[in-house]
This record gives sequence, structure tokens and C-alpha cells, in this order.
Amino acid sequence: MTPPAKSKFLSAMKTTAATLLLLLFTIRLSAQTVTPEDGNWSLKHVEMSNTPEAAFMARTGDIDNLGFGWSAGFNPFSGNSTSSHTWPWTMDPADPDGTDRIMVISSFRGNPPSGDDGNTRDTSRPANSVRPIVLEYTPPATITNACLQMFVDDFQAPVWGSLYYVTLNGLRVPALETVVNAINQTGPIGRMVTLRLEGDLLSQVSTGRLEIRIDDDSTGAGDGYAIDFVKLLINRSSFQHTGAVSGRVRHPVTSQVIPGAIVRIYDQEVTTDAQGIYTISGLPAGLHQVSVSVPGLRSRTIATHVISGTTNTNTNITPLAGTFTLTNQIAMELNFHAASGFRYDIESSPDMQTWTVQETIYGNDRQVTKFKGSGGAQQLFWRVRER
Ligand SMILES: [Ca+2]
Ligand SMILES: [Ca+2]
Ligand SMILES: [Ca+2]
Repeated sequence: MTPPAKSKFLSAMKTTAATLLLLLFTIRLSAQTVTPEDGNWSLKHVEMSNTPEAAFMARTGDIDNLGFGWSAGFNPFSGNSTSSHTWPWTMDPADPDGTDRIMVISSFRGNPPSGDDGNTRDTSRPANSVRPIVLEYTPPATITNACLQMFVDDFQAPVWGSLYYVTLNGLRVPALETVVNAINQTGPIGRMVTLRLEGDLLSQVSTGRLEIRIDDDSTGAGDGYAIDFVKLLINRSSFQHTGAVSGRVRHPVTSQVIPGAIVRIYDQEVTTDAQGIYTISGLPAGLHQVSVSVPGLRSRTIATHVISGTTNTNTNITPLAGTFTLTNQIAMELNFHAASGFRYDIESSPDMQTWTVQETIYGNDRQVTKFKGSGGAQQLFWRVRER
């Protein structure tokens, strides 16, 4: 008996739907990424030995861009930023605590001093509370070096005025604080941070449990962020994605180039050449801290990024001046670097003995130029003091 046309049509539709579902399932399966250095990206927790990168690797959190997935050809380990994604999103309850979820800083009380981001505006407590991320693993018997990588999303301290602190097993991690307080992710985009664990932090690695907390308990800023995954490498062999950083070191007061300054990124240290220029290559991709030391000046740290296969040529860095007397000239140009978090008093004196504050400048990581004249008939001396 021939089935009626309508039933035939329904049957054909059912077959098509089943084929489509099967196709979608196949695409999903084939889209699953497995690499020798990271294993199966969709696993929520991974421990591996003798990868191409290190003797031991542990990861908490799947590598899935908070569940949004990666665009074609994008590699999260390259050091590049992702494109923007939507927010908020539905959390996967299977994801490890602290990963793939929006976390709004705990000092936020609804009255942000400098505005707020979408993470803060479109989510509420307690669902968006900060959660620490815990990485548990069985560590190898001998640990000589360790590297922590995190894929971070939507950190915007320069925009909203947040001031993050980072702890690892309760210990402050200044290098990571430098990075997360400097990056402006201009919204919901992600990028990897690469941190060398040394000293006290390295000794925590042997405990087999690392608890990472990132929060701001002081500013009340309207800033929320997210972490895709945290990855630990112990006793590395070689990084799969490396790049270089170069820049120039200048004096904070005179702006002249400084030869012989010591610049340090990750586990490498170089000195600047006669033109004050340094280059460090073979660095693991990701956001990093750069520090500079010059005798007679205070060390300074800033953030930079390393992108696989490229050289980031603009990482210029100026050490801090400390308390200094600038000059005893008449009618001169005061030119100095005003670092964030410092106050600068511009003072004058008729005799280099008694100084009077004429102007105060609050540093915002910028170069300041002031022209100061003589005192007419009376000669005036000028100085800048960093407080
Ligand atoms: Ca996930
Ligand atoms: Ca944010
Ligand atoms: Ca994830």
C-alpha cells in the first residue's frame, strides 16, 4: 500500500533531521582537538608526563574559550587575542570552579567610581562572585623550574580603575599583578598569560595543589573577568610557541638612552646596548612582566606581550627615579617620567637650601615637561621630588 503523500513527506523530513543530527555530531567529534603538549582540549582536568614542552603538565579547565570555542585557525597558545564574544553566558556546571564563569571583583558594591563593564552590569551576586581556581596534581619528585599559563578574559583595570591582587596558595604574585593591572582587554576578549614560578612560588609547586585567587578588595570598580584554563608546566624542555621583545631604556629625568641597563623577561636577562636598546628572543608566548634595573635608579616593572613567531618592538621602559634633585640651572626645562602611583613635587629655591613646593603632579605613567623660568632679578633653582 502506498503511504499518503503527507506521511511520505514526514518520513523524509525525519530522515533528513536524523542525517543532520548525525552530521552535527560528527562535526562536533571531529572538531575535538588533541595535541601532544596539551592532550584532549575538551577534558576538564589533565595530567601528562614528557610532553614536547615539559617533563610534566597539569591543567584545570577545558581549552574552549569559556565555551565559545575558537575561531578557525586561532591558537590560544600563540599569544594572540581572541575576537570578542557575547556575555553573559550559560555556565557549564561540569567546568572546574573558577573557570569559564564571569567573576566580578568582591569590592564592587554597585557604585563603581569610573563606570562598569557588561560583566558587572548584566550579572549579579552570588553567581558572579570571585572563585579561586584550584589545580591539583601529582608532582614529579624533582622540580627545577615551573611555568604557569592562564587564559584570561576581560581584564580592564586601566579603564574601570580596578586594582587586582593575585595570590597563589596565599602568597602574593607581584609579576602577575603587574600584568593583570596593565592589560586593557577592551571587553570580552581572551589572551594567555605566561608566568615563571620562582622562589617561594616554586616551592609551592611541590605541594601538588595550587590555589590561584585574583580579586580586587579595595576600589569598588565595575570590572569582571573570566579565566578559560590554568596550565602548569614543570621542568620544561622547550616551548612550542615563542617570540621576541625589544625596546629602549631611557632615563626618567633626562630622557637620554641608558646603555648597560639590565632588562629581564621570564628567565632571561640582557643588558642594553650603546643606544639603550635590548632584545630578548625565545620567550614563551603570552603576556609577561618586564623589569629594568639601572644603578642609582629604582627598578621598574611593566607588562608586555609575546606573540609566537614575531618580535614586539615597542616595549620601551623607563626606570623610576626615586627622590632626586633635578637641577640647579636657571630658566630650564624639567623633563621627567611620572610613574603611576607616585606624586611629584616641583620645588624652587633661591639658595639650594630652602625649597618651596610650587606644583604637584600625580603620576600616570607619562612623560612630563615643564618650563620653569628664573626668578627675575633673583636666581631660582628647581628640583623635582618623587614621593
Ligand atoms: Ca568549558
Ligand atoms: Ca572586565
Ligand atoms: Ca574553559
